[in-house]
Amino acid sequence: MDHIDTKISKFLSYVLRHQPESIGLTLDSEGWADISTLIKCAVKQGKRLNYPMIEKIVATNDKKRFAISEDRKRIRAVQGHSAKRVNICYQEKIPPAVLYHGTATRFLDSIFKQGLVAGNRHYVHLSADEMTAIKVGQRHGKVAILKIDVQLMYEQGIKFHQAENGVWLTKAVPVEYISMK
Ligand code: HQG
Repeated sequence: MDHIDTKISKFLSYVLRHQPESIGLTLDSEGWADISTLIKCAVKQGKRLNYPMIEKIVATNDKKRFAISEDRKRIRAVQGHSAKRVNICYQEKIPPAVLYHGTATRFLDSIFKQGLVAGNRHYVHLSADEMTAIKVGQRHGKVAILKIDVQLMYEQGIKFHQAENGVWLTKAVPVEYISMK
């Protein structure tokens, strides 16, 4: 992604996951926004945005963060939301036996006390491969990789979901399922 695409992707992440009201946009409970309204709201704020630019971002985004509806009229972020009105009905899915979570070493004390919590977002994000977890953790500082005993969690009845872009989601991870990688 070039610099402009990254800027647009960050803007879309912000309004489609966190603060749609900052540009006067409304998301439905599944996180969908009307694309023509999104463009109008963005242009009003002085942003350059049009349908082909949005289509390009959706198609080329490195993490496949966004999806366009079948009728091509709506767009949503596929995961990562904090917006209160959004409550995406993710399908339940049988998870792999182990998943990883990348975090920063300064959070470890708290994590080993409280478990992993979703914080502002709606879910804790887990990944199937360690490389992804390392990248996620590095965003926060000196990286620490946690290994999650997902098989045991699943056997205890804890639900898992997978977003369209492959990110695994669960509401929280209690301490007993977490170990250092
Ligand atoms: C930590 C990016 C203290 C948690 C990524 C994380 C991901 C605790 C931070 C997606 C804690 C929250 C999400 C506890 C959790 N005490 N700290 N009890 N429980 N934490 O950004 O998972 O590029 O909300 O370890 O790739 O880092 O935006 O979550 O370090 O998929 O598309 O609290 O965001 O995707 O940070 O990242 P975040 P995350 P995008």
